[in-house]
Amino acid sequence: MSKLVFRGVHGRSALAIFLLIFFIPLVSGQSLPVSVVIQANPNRAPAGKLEKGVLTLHLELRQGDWYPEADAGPSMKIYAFAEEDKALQVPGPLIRVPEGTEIHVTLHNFLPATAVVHGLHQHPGDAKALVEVPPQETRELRFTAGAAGTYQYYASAGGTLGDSGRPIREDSQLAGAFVVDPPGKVTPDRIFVLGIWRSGSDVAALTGQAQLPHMIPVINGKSWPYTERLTYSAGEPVRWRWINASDGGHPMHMHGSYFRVDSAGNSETDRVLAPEQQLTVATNRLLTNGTMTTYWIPPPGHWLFHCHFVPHVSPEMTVANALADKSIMQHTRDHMAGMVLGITVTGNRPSVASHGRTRKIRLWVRERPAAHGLPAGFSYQLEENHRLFPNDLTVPGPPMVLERGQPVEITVVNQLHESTTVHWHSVEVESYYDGVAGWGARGNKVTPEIQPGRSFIVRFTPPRSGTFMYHTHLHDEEQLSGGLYGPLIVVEPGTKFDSSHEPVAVLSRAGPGPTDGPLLLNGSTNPPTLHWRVGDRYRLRLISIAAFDGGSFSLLGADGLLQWRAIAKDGRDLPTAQAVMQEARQLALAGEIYDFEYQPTVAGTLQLQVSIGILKMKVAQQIEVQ
Ligand SMILES: [Cu+2]
Repeated sequence: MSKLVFRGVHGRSALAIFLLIFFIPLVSGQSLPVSVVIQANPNRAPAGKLEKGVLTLHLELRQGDWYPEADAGPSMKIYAFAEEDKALQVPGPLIRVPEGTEIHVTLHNFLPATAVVHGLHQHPGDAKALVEVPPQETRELRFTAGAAGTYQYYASAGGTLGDSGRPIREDSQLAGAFVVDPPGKVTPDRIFVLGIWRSGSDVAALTGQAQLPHMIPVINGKSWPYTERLTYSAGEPVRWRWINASDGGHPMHMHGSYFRVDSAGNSETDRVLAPEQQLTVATNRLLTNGTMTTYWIPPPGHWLFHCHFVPHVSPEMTVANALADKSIMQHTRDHMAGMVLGITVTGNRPSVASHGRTRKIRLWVRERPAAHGLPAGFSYQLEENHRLFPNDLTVPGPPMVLERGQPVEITVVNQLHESTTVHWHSVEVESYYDGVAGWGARGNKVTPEIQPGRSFIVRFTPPRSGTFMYHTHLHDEEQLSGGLYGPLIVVEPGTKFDSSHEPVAVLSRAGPGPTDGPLLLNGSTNPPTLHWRVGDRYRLRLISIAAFDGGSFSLLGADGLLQWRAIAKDGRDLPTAQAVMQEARQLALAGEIYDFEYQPTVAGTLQLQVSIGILKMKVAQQIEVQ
């Protein structure tokens, strides 16, 4: 009885609020929309009222003005969640309760379309369990929180759905974190929700049926450089929860160190990884609805944690551009935007054990004319002891082979007509040399852009052996898509890189833009045949650096997929429990690096394949085994 009364009163007052907020009746009889600011939600304070094991939460869905850049910057009208009588938030109000909590949620829909709400139920849950809330109506939900974990709730409200089935436009930011804590003391952590507003389908752009859509990729409702700046002390354990509430996947990349993934989920179920299953990586992909809990011991410096898909971190991805015609795209002064977090870690960097003389290498950055079926772009060349390598301008750049523990001094010489920087991907370098202009620093010296015709000396001592890469970290839309990437291989002291037994396979697109051109394996659509010997061991060094694609590597025999042994991820050796034989197929989004070992036991023909399933693109390299 009391519920009915409540609902009725709530409905009427809600309608009144709706009218008040959205329309001021004028004398002329016309209505004028009033600005309603949507606040960015840092996900620090749980919403609702938690009393005696019951969380009571009144959620509303309304329209407002979203400011993903500066608080006083450009805005766009979108739909968002709010707690009753509070500001709208992107991401939506944080639901965070201990295990065993009973949750009582009311949902009131002030939007003009029916809201279809996902995820407001006990977890593990069913992704198909939905609640529909027609305009101006209220729904009540009661359920128990369920298992500890990282989840989300989200809604669509009549907008365009993306390729994954999630909303992409005015209802794309109707999503919030839903965290269930284990009983007992809660270890402090931070919660980050990834979101994207998009003008169109990614897949349409990738398949060449449309231009790349305008996008506003955000972390907790803000786009770099307006995302929250984090500060930690070196060595202080950092715990994060990441929730992908966007239509599309994200390879999340840490600069300068590795982080551990302690749990992985899909927003309906969450899986705590046993210690031997925990992943220690520099890049971890979060597919749509994906979640992860990370543990990171931060090294001193100025670091970025960002999505490695170029269009999700491009300076072109601004509200101004999203609202404008493509032809009048504006460029920001900042060289990145979107899904980027800046992290300052205080403390002093311990020195790396080193031996031997300092190697001196020159890395030339050059413009490359169209040739060999590739559009014009850019190339790297190496020079050591007055010898240039290679003589041609190639894509990818030549393998740079360093030795663990041996100091190196790399002079980057910029021969482009624009600035550049070089990032040493997954290598634990000092942040000043990490390639992020205007952000990396050493004392009061800030990492510069390398101006045309100028050079910059990078110094580091590789602390571990493995497979890494070097690539541009400036004007990625052109420079990364245009070929400025190459393998970086660090060998153990006293050993040599043996290219005949350590094939490097770089997966990329030909460019010139991030979604342009055919799929390439080592810069070619028709790579030369490899010759292997029965009984020898081969270490495949697999690097994915397509600007906006997730590709797969596979090794096939006459009867299909072979088995290979996992060795390393992102240049870091796997623990014994993970260095196991497995089916020889590996998905690798941009920025991911994998090493596998294979030992042929019989003569015959094998194939190393790279493919992008969604685009039906494939390149195969023959391997003759004798
Ligand atoms: Cu992304």
